[in-house]
Amino acid sequence: MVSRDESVVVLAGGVGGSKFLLGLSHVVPPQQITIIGNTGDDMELCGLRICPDLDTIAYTLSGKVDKSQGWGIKHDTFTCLQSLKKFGFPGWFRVGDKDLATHLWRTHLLEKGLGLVEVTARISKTLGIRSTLLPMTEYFTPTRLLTDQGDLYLQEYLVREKMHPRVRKIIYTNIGQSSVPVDVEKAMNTAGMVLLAPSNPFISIGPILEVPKMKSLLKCSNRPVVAISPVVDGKAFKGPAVKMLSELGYPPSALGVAQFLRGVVNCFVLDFKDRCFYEQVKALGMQVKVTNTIMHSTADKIALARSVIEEW
Ligand code: FO1
Repeated sequence: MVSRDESVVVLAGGVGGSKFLLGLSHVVPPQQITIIGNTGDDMELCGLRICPDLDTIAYTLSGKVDKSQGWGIKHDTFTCLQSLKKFGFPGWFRVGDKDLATHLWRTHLLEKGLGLVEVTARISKTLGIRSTLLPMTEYFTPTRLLTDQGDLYLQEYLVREKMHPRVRKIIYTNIGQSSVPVDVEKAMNTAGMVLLAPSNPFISIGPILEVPKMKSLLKCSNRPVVAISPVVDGKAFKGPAVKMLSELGYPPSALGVAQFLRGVVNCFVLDFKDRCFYEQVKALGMQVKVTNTIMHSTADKIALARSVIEEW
């Protein structure tokens, strides 16, 4: 268990990661939590830099998120998008008016020469977030999917093509030229525990792990590095994790997630419904905890975070 003054680092994607973080912030003082957010699903739209996962985390932790979708801002309007569509702008990526302000401000600050770490810190402060939210890198490293229907950027695959194409390969564009921000390195070097939130292994956690030096920072001491499976009973709460597991040659289950993370984490959390994988995951060299990982209510989120923190 992390001691009173030790920090917890969480690698997280969007919706699933945010739900877990909400629970964790009831168990660990938010000031002791550093979140390393995926930016592989970032995109540029009308010249604006959009960071969906960073924004989903920030909106969730600040209570602004549209809970029915899991992303975007609640009660947002789409007036700007409607006007853009009249000019012929393809409106498949639905950016709300309030959300747009975040993208405008982020792009403005980036164009002034600030880095994404500083910009994210300023946005988080304005939203009142007490944890530290860091992008995995300052660089633009959009994830590309090679599919049976051509090469697609992640949001094209997720939103425009509704995850139908068959994925053959994932390319973390520009990742080799990127680097870990100094603040990420510091957080990793001092954390008592590192958690991989229940996020898609390939498109949320995968890009973070591929930033040069990230995997060696994860391994820098014998502290717990714990992954919570985003797949339960062969189903993901949201998104294409199970479909991708099978298309990329892994078992379409929590076991497949554990196989993907072999050598990266030393602890793995399975849901009760997947207790049948206990021995197989253990054989991958991980300590295994079996608990309820399905997060419907706030109480579920808190209970999951507590059982992870108290176990290791
Ligand atoms: N998801 C959708 O399914 N449809 C959308 O139109 C959409 C717009 C959008 C705008 C801003 C934002 O921050 C997220 C948005 N998302 C949308 C969610 C996003 O595609 C995914 O949740 C993440 O990229 C995956 O983690």
